[in-house]
Amino acid sequence: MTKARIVVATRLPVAVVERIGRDFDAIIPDHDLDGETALQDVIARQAEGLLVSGKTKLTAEVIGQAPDHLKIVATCSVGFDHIDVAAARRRGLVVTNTPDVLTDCTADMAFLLILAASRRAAEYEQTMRKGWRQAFGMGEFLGLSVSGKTLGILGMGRIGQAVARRARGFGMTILYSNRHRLPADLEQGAEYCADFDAMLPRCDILSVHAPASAETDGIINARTLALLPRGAVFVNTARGKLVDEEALIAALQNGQLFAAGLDVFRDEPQFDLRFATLPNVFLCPHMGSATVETRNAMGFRALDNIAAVCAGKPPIDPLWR
Ligand code: 8YV
Repeated sequence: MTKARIVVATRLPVAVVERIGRDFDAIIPDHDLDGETALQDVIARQAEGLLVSGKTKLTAEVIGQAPDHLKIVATCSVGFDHIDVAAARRRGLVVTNTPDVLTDCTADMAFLLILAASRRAAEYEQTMRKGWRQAFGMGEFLGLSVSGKTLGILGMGRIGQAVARRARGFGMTILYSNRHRLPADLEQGAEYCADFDAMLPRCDILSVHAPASAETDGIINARTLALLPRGAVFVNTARGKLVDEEALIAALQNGQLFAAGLDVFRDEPQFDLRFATLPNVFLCPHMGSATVETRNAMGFRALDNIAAVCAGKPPIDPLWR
């Protein structure tokens, strides 16, 4: 049987590359391709499938050049804000993502950030690496407790719900803001707040899990940050675009926020270096799904989608049906 010809636009884990070698006709890149280059390769190689990650932007202009032999764009991510989905749909392309397989991993990262920001992990680490020699007094260098606090979750999809499950283990009260209220079996005791603004004053910690969209762009801004109680903690494992970073930096500087934990930024990897100068921020370079197990599973899931479509079968994770 001939192998499906695909273009791989992103660097992948070894196990995923091995499977591509076995099951597909593809060239493995040693760097991430931009959208334009990826599309040119699709045309040159007469590929049926294109595998990307969040780092390859597929604009309407790029997608408009898609040849008829291209059937599927599979992104190795749950988020798809890097793809002009409306243009892909108009072009008749199948677009798939990789939900489920990264839910727990990303929720673990959100909890890592909640704990690290609240408990001043970055500053403690710095202190040790500088060769701690001076004992701290009982009232010095204190963080904030996480157990028993109220956690607000913006976006109660799969990842938001997985964060809530973890928070229950910490005896936290869970509030959530979402486009729709969840059924009781998924709520598991979390309180639905129809009004995001009304939820904010009740949150000791706010963790965002909504996709980047016109609706959520800058939803965390000077006004909404001011609605949090003074000294709250903010955590973002979703997308930088949800945040007005000027306002976030100001809130971290003036004490409106006690601390923040950030895995994502408006401009990646060129993140605003002022964050790196703030002691009360715990920073990660967009690593929410970055475990061996999860990145392998994401790659395999993207390949499963491509294999299905190239074999004339329905995709597993289509963005629309
Ligand atoms: C990936 C992500 O790190 O799934 C997503 O939406 O942002 C991440 O899991 C990303 O796709 C790698 O570029």
